[in-house]
Amino acid sequence: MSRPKIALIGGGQIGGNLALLAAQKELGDIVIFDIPKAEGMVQGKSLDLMQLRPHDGYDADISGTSDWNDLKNTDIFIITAGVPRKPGKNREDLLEINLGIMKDVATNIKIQAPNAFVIVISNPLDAMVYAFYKVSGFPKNKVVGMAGALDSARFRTFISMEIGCSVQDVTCLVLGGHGDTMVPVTRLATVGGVPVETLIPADRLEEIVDRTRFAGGEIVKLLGNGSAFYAPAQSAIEMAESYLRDKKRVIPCASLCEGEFGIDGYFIGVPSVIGAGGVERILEFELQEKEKNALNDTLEAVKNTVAETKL
Ligand code: A3D
Repeated sequence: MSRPKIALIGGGQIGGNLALLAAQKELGDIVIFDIPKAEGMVQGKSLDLMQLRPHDGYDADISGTSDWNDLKNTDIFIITAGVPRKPGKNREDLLEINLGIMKDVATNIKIQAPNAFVIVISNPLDAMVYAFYKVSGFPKNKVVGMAGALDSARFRTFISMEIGCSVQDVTCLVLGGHGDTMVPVTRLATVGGVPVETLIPADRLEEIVDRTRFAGGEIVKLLGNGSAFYAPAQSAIEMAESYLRDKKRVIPCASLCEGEFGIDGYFIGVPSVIGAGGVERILEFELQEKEKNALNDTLEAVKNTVAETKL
């Protein structure tokens, strides 16, 4: 059996880290694609990663290209093509430029690999994954957005920092859109099985929730040029691994809801089972009144951005 073929569309900050992590996990052979102006850059990164192999010992071929024909028969695409946020700007400010890029990418992926699984990372996430789905005409189980995995990892991080415990023992779920209205569900957060609401006072927990909501912006401000890339890359790799190895991990992802949580026709962050069938199932559960209202608010924000795509 040949190795799976993984294509990374966009070889910038996240793209480069995706390539490193995918290679180290031996998920498959990797092609990094970027615009012609950046072809040398992705070829350089690929060569560098090939030369890391003797140290790490991973078996993976890594190459860079700007030719869509090199992406024929790809098994899985991870899309970061576009521009990242700048300090003082929000994700929605990227819509116009990244939408044009996403339309072009979706059209080409449909030609080269119509049966592939696609993970979208480009922002504004919920609108970009919707745009990919509409333009490509791919089935809903083959298209998903990475956001909840990262937002939940951020929530877990801040809780573990607060409690002073291993992050491995913190479980959290962040629902909704990938924006300031996202919904970290405090009721479901646990540390070693103990509800976090019994360990952290409500007002302090609210501060942690707020920090989670604005965690991306906090990093954008600190970096001064660009947005987070290590944790976003690993979040997407977890999703890719679950698909390629049929692990059926339950990961919060922007999946297409068709009635789940009362949402119809929008990609939004919900707990999703990712396996060989792509998004195999959305785990729906009863929300409390306050959580329902918060989810409605985030849905409105997603709807507004999606409406701007005019798709
Ligand atoms: P960056 O380092 O600028 O890389 C983007 C790459 O895309 C560059 O190398 C561009 O040349 C390339 N590109 C532009 N147009 C095309 C095209 N038509 N085809 C192929 N490649 C193209 O950005 P980054 O890697 O830091 O971020 C990439 C995207 O991810 C941005 O939109 C970010 O806002 C987004 N992002 C999302 C999250 C989520 O959690 C959803 C987190 C962090 C960043």
